[in-house]
Amino acid sequence: MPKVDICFSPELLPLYDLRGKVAVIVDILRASSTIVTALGEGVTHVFPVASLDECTAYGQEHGCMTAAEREGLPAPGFDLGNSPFGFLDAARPVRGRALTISTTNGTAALRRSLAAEAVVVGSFLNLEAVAAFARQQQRDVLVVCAGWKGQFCLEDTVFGGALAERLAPDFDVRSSDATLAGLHLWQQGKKDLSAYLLQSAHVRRLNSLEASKDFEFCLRVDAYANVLPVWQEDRL
Ligand code: 3SL
Repeated sequence: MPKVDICFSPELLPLYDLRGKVAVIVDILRASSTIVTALGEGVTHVFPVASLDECTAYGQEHGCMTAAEREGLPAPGFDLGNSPFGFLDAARPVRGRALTISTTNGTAALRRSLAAEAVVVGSFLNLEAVAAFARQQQRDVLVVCAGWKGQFCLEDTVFGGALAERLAPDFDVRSSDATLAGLHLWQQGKKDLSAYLLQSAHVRRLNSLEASKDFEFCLRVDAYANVLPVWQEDRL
């Protein structure tokens, strides 16, 4: 039976063997939610890159939209920051355009997980799409939490628990303590996810940046239930 495991931070990735596995990259606040929203709103492809220089170069070379965030704020010189609402602005239609994006933790976590057999981007917005992909693949799943600068983030691990709950009982969700912890946290928080995650450090950080509406948006379970960003060659 395939197994679900959770890597709490990209810094712990050297402890895991990604080969043959499905890696689910999760940065609920906000990179993975923003990427899912962009694709859900008609962006054709996403090129996630680790550094701002790569983002600028890729945008110039491919003539695509650029989005970048550092310290939670839009990085200067790019078309967009890391808010999902950037892709919902009728004044700046995104449908049919490609995007390159660089964020502090989320896109870097993805770039560090490319040894996996399959790499997908997960969020509450597309939870069912990720679960359906895992069921179809029938491989071990590793949820790679982007965290914050190497540290644990509550919301990413809660997502890991939500995914494990969807995959049980066809997947083994009991043999990893990390997954058990994710399940416990999800079960604690799922009745009122917003109230539960309000305690988290990243929500406090976003609130101080006046990005609290992003937080509520990112918690809409299955709002983009058919959107599955899958890594293929150099893009999602
Ligand atoms: O670190 C990241 O990848 C970002 O998602 C962080 S923030 O939500 O834009 O602050």
